[in-house]
Amino acid sequence: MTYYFIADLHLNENQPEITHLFLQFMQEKALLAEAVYILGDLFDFWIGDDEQSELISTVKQAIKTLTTSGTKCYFICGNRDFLIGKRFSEQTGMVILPDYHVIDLFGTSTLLCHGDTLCTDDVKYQQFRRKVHQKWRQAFFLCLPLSWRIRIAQKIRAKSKQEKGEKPAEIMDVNPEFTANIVEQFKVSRLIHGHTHRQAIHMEEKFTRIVLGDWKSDYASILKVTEQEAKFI
Ligand code: LP5
Ligand code: MN
Repeated sequence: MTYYFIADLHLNENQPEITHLFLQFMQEKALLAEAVYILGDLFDFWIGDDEQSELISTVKQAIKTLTTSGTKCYFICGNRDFLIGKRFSEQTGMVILPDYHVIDLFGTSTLLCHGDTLCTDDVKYQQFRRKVHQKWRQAFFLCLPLSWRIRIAQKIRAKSKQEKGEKPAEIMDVNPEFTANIVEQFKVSRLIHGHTHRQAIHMEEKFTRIVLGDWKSDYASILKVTEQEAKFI
């Protein structure tokens, strides 16, 4: 039995190579797996399940083909696609999980999350996150015309890019104490997350922390877990 974990593909029209890598993964490796876990930021940004484009239909079709073939597909929202909702899930068969989710992987209890909630030193981001996760704000945003929503998302992306260039790199990584507390709270011995784009397998004192990398035009960060091992392929 094989499980795959991916995150931070940031699929967008300007980098078709990444979409191609994703489709190849879904049509080959994923088809033979027990389950695929997408730990957030599948899309560059998501402004509502009513948006339609060739890219969106292609991705939905790939997920639907996978789930109807028998491979389960799970999703934890990222900081860019937290508005993926019920309609997307119904159309694709992809199951949306809460922000933190524990699974048993061949006897190892493993906590899954996107990773943004662990970056507690990035105070401005955490304030922003609290605001955009408020249900009333999301409901209001989803009522706006699509073209407005796209413009707002582009503005936030631009501001985010600018601020990321000014923030010290350390504050954009996970906070070690906060992360250790979360791991203890959930009573797990392994954590898998993305978001920081710093692919690695860290052997911490009391747990293993696996960080998924972001995808690039010529690189797909895929974690494969079998009974024997957990490794990037
Ligand atoms: O994504 P990444 O890696 O570049 O940076 C993240 C943090 N940035 C974000 C923003 C996302 O990139 C864009 C989200 C688009 C969502 C579209 C839907 C909007 C729905 C609204 C529903 C109510 O998450 C970045 C972190 C970084 O990770 C590392 O962890 O630092 O955080 C920020 O940059 C946040 C800033 O510090 C504060 C953001 C201020 C935004 C102000 C908006 C102004 C424009 C308003 C226009 C009306
Ligand atoms: Mn992210």
